[in-house]
Amino acid sequence: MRGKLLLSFFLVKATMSLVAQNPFSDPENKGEWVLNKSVSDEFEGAKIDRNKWYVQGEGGHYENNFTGRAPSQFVPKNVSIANGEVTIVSKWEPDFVFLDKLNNGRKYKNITTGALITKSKFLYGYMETRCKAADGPMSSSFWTTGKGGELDVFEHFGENKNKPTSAKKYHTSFHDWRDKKLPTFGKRIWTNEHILPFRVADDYHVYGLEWNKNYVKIYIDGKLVRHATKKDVGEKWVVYNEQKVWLDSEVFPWEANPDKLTAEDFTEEGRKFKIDYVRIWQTNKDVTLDGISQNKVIDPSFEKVDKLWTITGNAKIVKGKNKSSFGKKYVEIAEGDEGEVTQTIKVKPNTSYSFSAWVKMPGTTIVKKGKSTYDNAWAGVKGLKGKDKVLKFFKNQWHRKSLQFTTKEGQTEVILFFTNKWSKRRALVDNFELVEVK
Ligand SMILES: [Ca+2]
Ligand SMILES: [Ca+2]
Repeated sequence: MRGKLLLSFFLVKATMSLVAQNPFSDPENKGEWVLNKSVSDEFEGAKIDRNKWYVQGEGGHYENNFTGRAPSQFVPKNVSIANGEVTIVSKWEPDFVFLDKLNNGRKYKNITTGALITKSKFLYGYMETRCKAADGPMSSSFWTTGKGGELDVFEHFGENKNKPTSAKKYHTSFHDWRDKKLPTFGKRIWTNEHILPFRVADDYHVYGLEWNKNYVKIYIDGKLVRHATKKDVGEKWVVYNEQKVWLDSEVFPWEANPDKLTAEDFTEEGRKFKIDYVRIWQTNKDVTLDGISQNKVIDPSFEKVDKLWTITGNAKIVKGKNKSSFGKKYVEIAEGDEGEVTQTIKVKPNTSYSFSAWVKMPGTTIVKKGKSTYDNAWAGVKGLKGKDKVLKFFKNQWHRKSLQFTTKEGQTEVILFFTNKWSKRRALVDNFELVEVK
């Protein structure tokens, strides 16, 4: 009996490790993915593999000369390995001897944290990590850097007391590092902000991103929630060189003012970003957009003549100078009064969906000195058996936000909307998407 039990135990173990060799998003490995071991790690060893990783700050070496986002500083002792996972801990340590230099005009003080960077690089593939974000006012990020561009698979922010949605955000972006002379240099040039149905610091989840020369696909727990093509992103597609992998934690001043953080925000033991593994697969097979759920929105970019949308108040379909990468037409809601655009869509009950919109707020001006103005508009889903699901937009560039929701028993239709109802400011929307998550 014991032998039989042992045998089945080993069989289960063997099956598990076999499965573990395939992407969570492609368990049968139809994509013929091959693990790139030089940039992947199960973190099962007793020590961090120094042949594979830089521990930022070790021996005085800081890859890319990045010593941390001040006031938080990367310190080697804050990165550890045990029980098959890496932990990056962020601690409140005012007595630590910090680097005597400025970063973004701030001194390093009070907060120690850590970073791991691969020594090898890779170009295109499917990236996946299973992890749990630090449950405090610090980032927990999985990102890559290379010549000209940075790809942030996610930059989780564990806890923002003033904004609960921050802790549910799966934020993917490209940063432009092409040329110092460009106004976009160093900035997020393309983003997808996806609101998950859970807090990222509550439990472990598998985050995946497929990146190649034509598109990115964003996965959560093996399910595709968003994709963006190079055609959609246009000139903002800046990540096309080989990349090294980063895992780190930082203060994010746009989420929580570092000058207002205290010892209580970190607790005695610190805030821990825990990473079970990093796996990067590559394939020689031709990658395609097959398997992407059909967009359920009819005329999602307002290009057809048919009156499929209900457009009211100050909103109308226009052809103008703000045209985005989704055709010639878009909806503009004029300044001064409210307008709304809606479409009713048939859905299945007890089914998970990802909703998103592509929006620009031309009146928002963000200035370093003087007064910034933030216009805002909302896109979302109503007619649900429960609270409306809402995304709030304010940026003065075309950008996308998305959210996930599950329909309840008996739900057969929902209403997608975009409105400036609360601010009555000028607002533009071009592409809507509602796809089944599977
Ligand atoms: Ca592991
Ligand atoms: Ca359009």
